[in-house]
Formats: sequence, structure tokens, C-alpha cells
Amino acid sequence: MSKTTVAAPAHEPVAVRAGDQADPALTQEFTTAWKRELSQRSDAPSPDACLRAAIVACRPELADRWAATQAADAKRARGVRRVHYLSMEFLMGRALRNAVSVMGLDDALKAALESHAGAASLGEVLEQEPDAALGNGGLGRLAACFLDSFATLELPSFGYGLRYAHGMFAQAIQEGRQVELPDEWLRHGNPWEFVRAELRYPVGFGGVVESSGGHRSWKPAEEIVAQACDFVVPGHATGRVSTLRQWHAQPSRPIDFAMFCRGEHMAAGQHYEAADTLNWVLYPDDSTAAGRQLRLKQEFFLCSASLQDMIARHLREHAEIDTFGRHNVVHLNDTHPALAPAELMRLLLDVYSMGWEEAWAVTTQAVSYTNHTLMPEALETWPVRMFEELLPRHLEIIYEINRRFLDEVGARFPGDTGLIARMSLIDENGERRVRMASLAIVASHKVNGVSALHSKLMVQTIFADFAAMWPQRFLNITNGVTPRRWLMQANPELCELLDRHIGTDWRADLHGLKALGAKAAGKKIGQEFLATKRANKERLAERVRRDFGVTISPDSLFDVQIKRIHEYKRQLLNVLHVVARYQAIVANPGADWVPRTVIFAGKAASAYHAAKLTIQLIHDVARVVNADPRVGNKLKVVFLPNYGVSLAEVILPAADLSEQISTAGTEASGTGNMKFAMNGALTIGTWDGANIEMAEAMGVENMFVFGLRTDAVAKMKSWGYDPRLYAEENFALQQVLDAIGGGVFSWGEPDRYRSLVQPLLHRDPYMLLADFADYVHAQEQVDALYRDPAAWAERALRNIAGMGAFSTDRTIAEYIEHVWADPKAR
Ligand code: HBZ
Repeated sequence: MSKTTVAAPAHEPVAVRAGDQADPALTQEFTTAWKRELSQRSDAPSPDACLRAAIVACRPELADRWAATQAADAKRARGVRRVHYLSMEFLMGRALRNAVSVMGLDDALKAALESHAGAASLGEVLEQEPDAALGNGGLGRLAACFLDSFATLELPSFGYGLRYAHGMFAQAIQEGRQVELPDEWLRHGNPWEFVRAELRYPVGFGGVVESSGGHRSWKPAEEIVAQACDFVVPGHATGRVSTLRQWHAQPSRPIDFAMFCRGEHMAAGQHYEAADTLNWVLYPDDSTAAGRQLRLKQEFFLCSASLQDMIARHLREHAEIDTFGRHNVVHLNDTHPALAPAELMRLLLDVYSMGWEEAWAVTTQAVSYTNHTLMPEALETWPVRMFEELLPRHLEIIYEINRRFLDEVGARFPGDTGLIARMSLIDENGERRVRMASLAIVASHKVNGVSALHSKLMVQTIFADFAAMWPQRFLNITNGVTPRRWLMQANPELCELLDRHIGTDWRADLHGLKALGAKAAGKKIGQEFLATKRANKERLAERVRRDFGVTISPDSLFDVQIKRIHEYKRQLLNVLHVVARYQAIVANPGADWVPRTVIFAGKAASAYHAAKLTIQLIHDVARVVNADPRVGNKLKVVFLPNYGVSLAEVILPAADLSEQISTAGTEASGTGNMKFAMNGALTIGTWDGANIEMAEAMGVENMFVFGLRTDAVAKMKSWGYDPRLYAEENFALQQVLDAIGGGVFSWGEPDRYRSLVQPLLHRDPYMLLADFADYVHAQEQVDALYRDPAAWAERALRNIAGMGAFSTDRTIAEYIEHVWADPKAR
């Protein structure tokens, strides 16, 4: 990870009020608009009415800033490319707090609320806003953090996504089991959105390819219109506003009126339904490819609409299509938008009559791709049959890309037919399928992983053949998070502490946190840190009591694992430790235990049986442990339902211990790990993903590192790993497995957890048993340190001091330098 600071502005400065400072005129405008909005009411406005009024009052200024941003970008300096970040997921969370903070309107909003007798409090109003949860997990949240950094770094850019009516499902828990409910975030519309009635593009599906005079052209059977809806994302300490352009699918023609009049109502509007299905849902799987035709349609819809929009803008600015690649970046957030290069080729060849070589040069100049996982089941492939049906012209183009590519492979590595079969864009084993990652790599000039380890493994394993062919194409860019949302807005008390001790420079450049290192051993700062943490823990405890009716004590160590539930993330290993601790407390209740509250939150994909069973196990263990009088306050277990961005914002500042315990080599990066550490939690973690770079940045002695490393995992697997041996030689582990597997936590259904425990003893693919003893040992070290509050505080401050590099501002600056800058201009 290089220490890059922010990119220089590449355009005329935006001629609007610079952000983050209260501006009297803007405050006045805001207050007037707020009053106007609520003027019809005689009673005290509801929190919901206050929320709407606040957003309506923010909109005009945001619209001005947005227009000024676009105007400035159109005049950007030559050689500066506009970045288009294509992603099927943007996990945005709430927007009001960020918007008022950017515009320096926090106090104005507070004052406006106070001026209405009986109106809701600021907290109540902010909580009214639904999360825009248009993403599953890490990949989607990273995209949202990127938009924040795009604006703050003044990068000419667009995010492109879909306007799903239903985002990530709402999770309810019934009798300990996850139940998925539809998320209706758009029930009252999206007040942050600006509908761009003038920006509409037809997207075709199906049909045939026709040939005339050597020219191929696609005649789709069906057309759906993509309507642009702009979600504005204001940046900090700048007047700029990022755009997330979301496509909304609409029918391309009105209802069949004659048919309607004949009484055939449904048939008259069938195509309405066909279009609308594209808007319905975000596929709720974060680690397996969906494989459904509707998903492929959604992916193509995103790619086609976005490219038509980019080309239209490019032609407005530059008049000629040939320079598209020089002025535009098309970045693929994993392979979900990997049809973009095929669609760009189609547009260039068939619509703009370019020759193949020139079109391919333009395409590869524009396209770049980030891989986010090594999990084989997440690698997208689509049946050729589906392409023939839905995208016949794209299939032809992919075949031609493949033919030329395999010729190149054959020339470089003559006679290696195995290699050709492995690298082909078409998987010929069984049903023929298009390999989307291979397409993305072949069409990109740069391909990156998201942490040093992940990028290394990526070129050694899943993409080894491609890396041998094009070593220069692959690189690492370690993830980050936006410190605005995850530190400044989530944890203002901690930020004030930082300001008092190291000044405010860190707010503009997070590397400034380094200055905290020299002060970390101070007694006063340590005490202040602990007081801040205590206040945040009280706030969380209050929320948990209010919303879930569960009492947790801020006197205990808050040990937190919040993320998607997945076998590789090993929530089950955490549960094994909880049960071991429970059994040890029961065996020796008089010992001097450090009281702990183990907090879990996370969603499981709806068809993922093992993940759902893990949620149920956590509830069962919690029920037994929390009710056992021998345990008392020494151990509590809670599962907080419906995890999402907003819940994370309350949990993170209150955490003492961050659980980052994936099997080494499986978590591409992790970004929760960074959010915790920034908020002064210590990490217990494996040598995996970005944990490694975090440990290196803060000093490995400041993290509780445990477990096998990737080389040991690989070696043990190749020698033949036998998990039973670990159970046999560890009595505590045996007891834990017996208790869970034998029904101690599932009275009346002793076999309930057999399917979780048995595989641990047979295959244990994520090596929980191999890492168990070391994990328990690391947990003991956690207890020991926690007994010494001053030493704990010093470590926590050293963690924060090491987090300077983990801002998406650094991440984006690296993308600009190593991926998005015009290669020809370098
Ligand atoms: O992306 C996550 C990684 O698991 C996490 O380690 C990383 O920090 C984060 C941001 O880079 N990945 C995802 O959220 N999802 C996928 O990687 C994914 C890829 C292909 C699919 C489905 C999910 O078909």
C-alpha cells in the first residue's frame, strides 16, 4: 500500500459555498424552506414529517451543487478521465445526517426542530429515514464509500446502479430462526432522488442478428426503457456532489388500448410487468452466483443503459467516438457488470461502424475490473443457451473475442491444449457456459484484488494462467472505508477527543492519525478514551434495551462479530469459544472472570442452510447461557436482528473487541475490520485479508493474531487434514462439540445441530478445529489485557493511530494513479 495523498482537482473549482462550515445565508434558506414545508400543520409535526421537511430543505442546495459539479467536470483538464463505476450493489444506508453535516446545517436542523414545540428530537428524526440497502455486504458498501471519496477527492465520476424497489431483505427472528421479509425502502418514494425525465435509453433483449453488406445488426424482440434517477451524494470540505445514477426499468410503449377496451386487461399491459420485474429485487446472495435469467437481464440492463449514457455524454463533450477510451473509464465492480465490454463492442461495431481492432483498443483502454472474492462458487458463469436466447449478438461478439484471444494464447504457449481449455471464455465441460471473470480480465487493461494477500492469491490461484500471460495487468489496491460516515458521524465524541489531542488535520487526511502514536501512552488521554468508549457502550446498551428488550451491561467487555453469516467467516468458531467459556464458568463460577457480552449480527442468504442454522444456534446458546444463574453477568450472548449500515453505525463505536476470524486465505479484505479499529476496538483476528496490513500498520503486537496462516492451511490440506485429532487431544473442545451436537442447547430436538457439528469432525473445510486452541488462547490474552484499563486504552489508541491508510481517499487515490489514469498519458 503506497502512501498516496489525495488527487489534485482536475477541473474548475465548483463555484458554490464550500462545505462543512455553517453558512448564514444557507442556514437561512434551509430554515425558510423547512418552515414552508411544515406551514400547513397546526399540530406538532411527526418525526416523519420533520424528516421530509429536512430533506426538502436540503434539496435546492444539493441540486445547485450537483449542477455546478457537472458544469465543472465538463470543463475538466485534458487528460483527466471521467470514472464510471458500474456496480449491481450500492449499500448506501441513510443520507440525511451526511448531507446536513456536509452543508454545515447540523445546528440549523437542531434549531428548526426546537422551534416547533413538541416536534421530534434530532435523533428520532434521523432514525425515521429508511436505509437505502441496495447491496448485500462488503462489495456494495465499498461502492458506497467510494462515492463519498469520489466527491471529496473531486474526481469527475458517476456511479451506475439499479433502482431496486426491494433492497436487502429485512431480517426478523422468530423462535431463534431467521425469517426474510421484503424491504420496502421506497414505500414513501426516495426524496433524495432527482428523476431525469430526459435521460431514457432503450435496452433490447432476445430477437435475432441480421446481416447486410457485411454489417451485423441486432434486432431485439423486446425493448425496455431505462429511466435515469440520480441519487446525489455530497462530498465533504468541497462543494461537489457525486452522482449515483440508478436505472429504473419502464415499458417502451403504452398499454394496448384496443385490447384493454375488449376487456383483456392483463394482456393489454403484459409488457408493463415484464419491464417492472427488473426493478423488483436485489438478489440477496453475497457469495454465490445467482444463475437466474432475471439476474442476467438485470446485469445487461445496467451495462447497456450506462454505456449509452456515457457515450451520449462523451459525444456531447468530444464530438467523436474514437476518443471514448481516452476520456472514459468503465470500472467493473466484480463481474456482475462484465457484459459491459461486450455491449461496448456491440455499440462501437454495429452502431458507430468502427472496425474490430479499433473498437477493441477503445474498449480495453476504458475497461478495468476489481475481483472481490476467491470463492469458486461466486465466480459467475452463464449458460451459452441463455445468451442465445437473450443476447444473441453479444454471444457472437464474445465468441470473436475468444477466438482472437485463444489465438494469442496458442501463439504464446504453443501446443498447450489444457491451457487453452482452461483459459477459454467458454467452459466446455458439461453445459457450455460463458466465464464472466475471464471475459472481464481479457477486456480490461488492469485487474486488481482488494488486499495484498488477496491480490497475491488471486494471481497464484484462480487467475494464475492469466497472470502468467499478462503479469503487468494485475495489481493490488487495498480497500478502505470513508472516515466521514464511519468515524466522524458515527463517533463524534471520539473525534472531539482526537481534535483536542492531535488537532484537526486528520479530518482532511486520515494519515494525520499517526500523530496519536506519540500520545497513546498518556494517562489522561487513556482515561478520556475509556470515558468516550463507556458513553458509546451505554448508548448501545440503551438501544438494545429499547429495540430488542435485552439488557446488556456496559461494565462488560463488548466482543462483537457483525457481518454476513458465512462458514468461511467462522461465526461458528466464535460460538465454540462462547460455549467453552460457558462451560468453564459453570465449572468454576468463583474464578475472577472478565465479564463479557458477545454480540452477533448479520444476515444469511435465504437458501444457505448452514448459515441459517448458525443463527439459530447463536439464539439457542444465548437462551441457555443468559438464563443460567451460575453465569450471571460473567457472560451474555446477544444476536441483534436486521443488521445493516445504520445498526453498524451504533454498534461500532461501542465495541471493545472486533472479531475478524476467517480462515486464512478466504476473506478477500474485510472492511468492517477497519471500521472497528478506527473506533478504538482491538482486533482478534487471523492472518487474513486486510487484517495483515492493519497489523503491520499499527504494529502486530497491538492485535490479537491467532491461527494457521495461508501456507500452513494449504500444506495441511495437501497432507490430509484430520480434524478429529484436534478434538481427541483437546478435552475442552470435545466437551463443546458434545454439548452442541448432543442437544444441550436444543432440548427436545437433540439432533438439531448434528449437521453443523458432524462436518467439523469429518472435513472441516474452514479448519475451525485446527484453529480452536489458539483462538481460545488469544481470547485469554484479551481478558488479561482488559483487566488493565490503562494498557487497554493505550493499545486502542495505537490501533487508531495505525488506521491512517485505511480511508477510501487513499484507496481511490491509488485507483486514480495505477488504474484509471490514461495509460497513454503516463
Ligand atoms: O468484498 C466482499 C469480500 O468478501 C470482502 O472481503 C471485501 O472486503 C469486500 C469489498 O472488497 N465480497 C462481496 O461482498 N461479494 C463478493 O465478493 C461477490 C462476488 C461475486 C458474486 C457474489 C458476491 O457472484
